[in-house]
Amino acid sequence: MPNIPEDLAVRIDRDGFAVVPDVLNGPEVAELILAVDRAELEADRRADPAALRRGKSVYGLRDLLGRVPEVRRLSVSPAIRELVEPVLGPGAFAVRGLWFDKTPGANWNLPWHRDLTIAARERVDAAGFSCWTTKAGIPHALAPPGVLEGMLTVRLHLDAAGPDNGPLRVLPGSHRLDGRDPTEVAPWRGRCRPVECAVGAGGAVLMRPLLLHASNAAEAPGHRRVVHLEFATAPLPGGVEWYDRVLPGDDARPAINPR
Ligand SMILES: O=C(O)CCC(=O)C(=O)O
Repeated sequence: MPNIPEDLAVRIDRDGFAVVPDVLNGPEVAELILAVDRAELEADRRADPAALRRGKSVYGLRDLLGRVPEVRRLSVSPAIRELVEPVLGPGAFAVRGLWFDKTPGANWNLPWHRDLTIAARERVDAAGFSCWTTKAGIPHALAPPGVLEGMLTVRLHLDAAGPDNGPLRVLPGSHRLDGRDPTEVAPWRGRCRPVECAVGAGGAVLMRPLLLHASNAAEAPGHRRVVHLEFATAPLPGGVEWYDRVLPGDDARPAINPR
């Protein structure tokens, strides 16, 4: 049973993140690894654009909710709802799933950034949405800060993450924009001390997408597998629609884009 802090919502509000150990047990982690590995291999074989590549190596996958039924079920499972509902309330739904790994063949790093992009059903030129692109056939856009402020990301770790394998680093409190430009990074570097999110296999890091985060390449690359799930509570403004929207009870329905 995960030891969910009683003040989870307070911590997310104050720091923009929280680490929760033991969300999934060993067999649950093993089942997810098998399911995602299968989907990743299949995407690689078919040269599917959902596969994230570095050279010849695949290190991630988009549209995880649509491609991996086990992840769709996970997104509505009690273990995940117990993390999401204290922060977003009972009406929260999953909107996007991604998979990341760091391997010897794809040992990547990311500079400090915020997650500003959402996936939509189709492009709508609505106020506040910008830089429309298509990733793996799915329209994506930069979303208005008001939308991102209402979201929560749950990063489920399928391997332990620590100093050796390029764990997530965060700047506590940097999710509070207070009207500032979300692409602004430099002033925050001096204002907040980075925290490394060490977490065991089966644990989760919860974070607001607006929290500044980064990660270094692994010093000892092996695996550092993460299922990244994003949740929201409200429809998008301006006639834009979430690409996916998974609520408890929805997981048995086929995904929008089943493969
Ligand atoms: O998994 C990581 O280390 C970072 C991933 C990331 O920055 C992101 O999801 O935007």
